[in-house]
Amino acid sequence: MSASAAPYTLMVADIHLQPDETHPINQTFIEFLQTDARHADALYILGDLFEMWVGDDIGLIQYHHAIKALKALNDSGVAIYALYGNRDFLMRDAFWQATGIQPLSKDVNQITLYDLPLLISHGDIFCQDDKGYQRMRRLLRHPWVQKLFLWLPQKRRLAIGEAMRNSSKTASQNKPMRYMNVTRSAITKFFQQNPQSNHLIHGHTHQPAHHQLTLNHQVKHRWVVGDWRPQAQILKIQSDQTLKLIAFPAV
Ligand SMILES: [Mn+2]
Repeated sequence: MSASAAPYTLMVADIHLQPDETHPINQTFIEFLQTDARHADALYILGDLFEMWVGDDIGLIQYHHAIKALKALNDSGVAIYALYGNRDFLMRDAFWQATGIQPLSKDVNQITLYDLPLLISHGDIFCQDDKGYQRMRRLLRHPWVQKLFLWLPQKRRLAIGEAMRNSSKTASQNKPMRYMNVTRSAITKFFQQNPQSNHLIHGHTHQPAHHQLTLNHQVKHRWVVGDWRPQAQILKIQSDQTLKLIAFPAV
């Protein structure tokens, strides 16, 4: 068997698909679903697949092409799992049914791939220097706040979503750089509380990298999956338990 035929699983994050279907990001993502992803055992989407999701009734229409491509991938036998991001946490049953994606609803999820235990997260939960963001996050994740929001008419939801998108853009331009990244203490504490795995995989910071730290004489790995601008940085986990960041399209 050639090396390329060895089974593998892919992880992506922060694609930020645009409501405009002709956007190059959407086209690249659909191409990815129809090529590299087809040969994977499974695809994990670590949040922020969509630029904004303000309800299944709107999103399933806005992102119609991507939804169809995700469903086709799932129908071809590739299992797809998705975590919520900070832009897309309002997907509900209609979305999971339309795509066949299986939701992983915790902030951090423990999975096992090829006998290797892994911890996966969107990653915003580790950006603890940004207290204002963490407060906002707790509010927006409250089930009642979400229920009330989804009861609003479509126009209102679109307007609120747009306003939040703009204010988050302005806010991130004015924030100190360290607010955009994870804190060392959050990561250290997390690994201490979760000794069952030596690998944490997340996105959100848009700074793809493989970080290592030694805790109690054990090497811990933090894999950051990148965004798709200009090129996708995807994590490939092979059946021999090796992990590596790869580009799509391949360079
Ligand atoms: Mn994010």
